[in-house]
Amino acid sequence: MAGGGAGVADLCGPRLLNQAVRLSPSDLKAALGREARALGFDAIGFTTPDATSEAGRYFLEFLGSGGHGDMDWLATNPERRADPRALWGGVRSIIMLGVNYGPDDNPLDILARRSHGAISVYAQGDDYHDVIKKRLKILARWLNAATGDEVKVFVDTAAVMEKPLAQAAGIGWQGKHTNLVSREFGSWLFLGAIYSATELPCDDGEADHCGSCNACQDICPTAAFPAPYKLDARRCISYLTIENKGPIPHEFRKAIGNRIYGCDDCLAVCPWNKFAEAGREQKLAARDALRAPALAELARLDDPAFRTLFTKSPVKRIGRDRFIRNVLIAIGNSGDANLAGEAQRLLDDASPLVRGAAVWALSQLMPRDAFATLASRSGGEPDLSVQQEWRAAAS
Ligand code: B12
Ligand code: SF4
Ligand code: SF4
Repeated sequence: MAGGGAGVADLCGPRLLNQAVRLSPSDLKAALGREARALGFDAIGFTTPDATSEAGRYFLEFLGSGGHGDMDWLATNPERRADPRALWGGVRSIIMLGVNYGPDDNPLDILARRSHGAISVYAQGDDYHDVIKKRLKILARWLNAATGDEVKVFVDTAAVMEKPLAQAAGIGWQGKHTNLVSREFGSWLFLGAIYSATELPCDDGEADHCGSCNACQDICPTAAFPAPYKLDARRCISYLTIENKGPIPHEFRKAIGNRIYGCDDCLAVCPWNKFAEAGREQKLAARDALRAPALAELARLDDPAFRTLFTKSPVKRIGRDRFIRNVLIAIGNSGDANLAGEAQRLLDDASPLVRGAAVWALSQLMPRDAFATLASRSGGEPDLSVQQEWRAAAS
C-alpha cells in the first residue's frame, strides 16, 4: 500500500473564527480529539515536526540500499519525507490519526484454500485513501476555523513518514515488521496526518514492545526482512503484487502462493492483535465477493468486468493486466489441474504480461510431456519476454 508522491491538499481558507479560538491549547487539543472520534478516527496523537530525525536517517539509508525497488516516487525529494519542515516550512504541530480496520476473521485461513485468491485485508473494502482523506479534510477545516491557521492533510501518498510520526505521537510503535503496532488495535491501523501551523501540546512517544518476539520475521514467505525493523521491499509480496509492474521474478512465484493482492502474514501473526477488534467503519469492511474469490472466476475478468468488481476498491489501481498476472501465479500454485484451462485460454490474451504468467501457470499444472508438446507449438509468440517465459518453463 503505497502510492505516488501526490500533491498536498491545502485547506487554508478564510479566517473563520468561532468560539474555539478562545480555547487554551490543551482545551483545543481535547476538542480536536472529540471531533476526531466523532468523525470515525480510532486513534489520535500529537507531535512536533522535529520528532523523527533518526527515522529520517534510516530512510535515507533504506534508499541508499535500493530497498525501494522501482518505487521511484519514494526517492523523489527524499529530504521532504525525512523532515516534515522540508515539505512545509510552516508546520508547527503534527496530528497523527488512525482508523482501525481490524478483520473479522483470521486473514491466514484463506491461504490454505488454494483455488481461491487471498486479497489483503486492507483491500477487501472501499479504498481507505478516499474514506480517510474526506474525514481528515473535515477535521482540518474544523481546526482551521478554530484557529485561523493553515493546515494540510495527508494520507499515504505524500512525502510523509507516517509510521515514525505516529510513534512519536504515541499511537503505537514501529514493530520489527516495520509497521505501526498499537497496544489497542494491533497491526490494523490505517494512518493519516494533519500538519498544522498552530502550536499544540504534544504527546509522549510510544516505546517498543516487541521484546524477544520474532513471529513476523519468521513467518515471512519471501524472507523480506534483512534484519528486524528493516524491510527489503523488493522481496515483499505486497510490493511484488501491487507496485511491481513487470513479470514477477521467478524466485518469488512459488512463495506467493494464492496471495493475489498484498500480503498480511507479518501483520496477522503479531501477538498484539489479541487486543484488536473488528473495525467499526462499514466502508472499510470486507465485501463478501472479495473475501475468498474463486481463481477460475477472476481469471475470466476482462477490463470492464474488472473495473466493475473493484469499483471503489484499491485493487482497481493496478489495472486488469497486472491483476490477472497475479491470479495466474496463484493458479500455478493451486495444484488444481481444473484451472489449467483458464491459464491455457489466457495464452492468447492481448497483454504479454498476462501471456507470460499463463505460460508459467501451465508449466506448474500440466504433466511435463503435455507441457513440452504445448511449448513446441509456441513459435508464433511475438513478445520477447513471453518467449523467455516459454524457454525458462521448458528447460
Ligand atoms: C512505501 C510503502 C510501502 C512499501 C514499502 C513498505 C515499508 N515498510 O517501507 C510496500 C509496497 C512494500 C508496502 C507494503 C505494505 N504497506 Co505500505 N506504505 C508505504 C508508504 C507509502 C511509505 C513507507 C515508507 O516511508 N517506507 C520507507 C521505509 C524506510 O520506511 P519505514 O518502513 O518507516 O522504515 C523504518 C524502519 O525501517 C526503521 N528502521 C530502520 N533501521 C532500523 C533499525 C532499528 C534498530 C530500528 C529501531 C528501526 C529501524 O526506520 C525506518 C524509518 O522509520 C506508507 C505511507 C506513508 N506515507 O508513510 C505506507 C504504509 C506504511 N503502508 C501500510 C500498509 C498497511 C502496508 C501493508 C500492510 C499492505 C498489505 N497488506 O499488503 C504492507 C506491509 C508490508 C510491510 N511489512 O511493511 C500502512 C501501514 C499502517 C501501519 N499500521 O503501520 C501505511 C502507513 C499506509 C497508511 N497510510 O496507512 N508499503
Ligand atoms: S507483507 Fe508478507 S511478504 Fe511482505 S514482509 Fe510481511 S510477510 Fe513478508
Ligand atoms: S510479531 Fe512480534 S516482533 Fe513482529 S511486530 Fe509483532 S510483537 Fe513485534
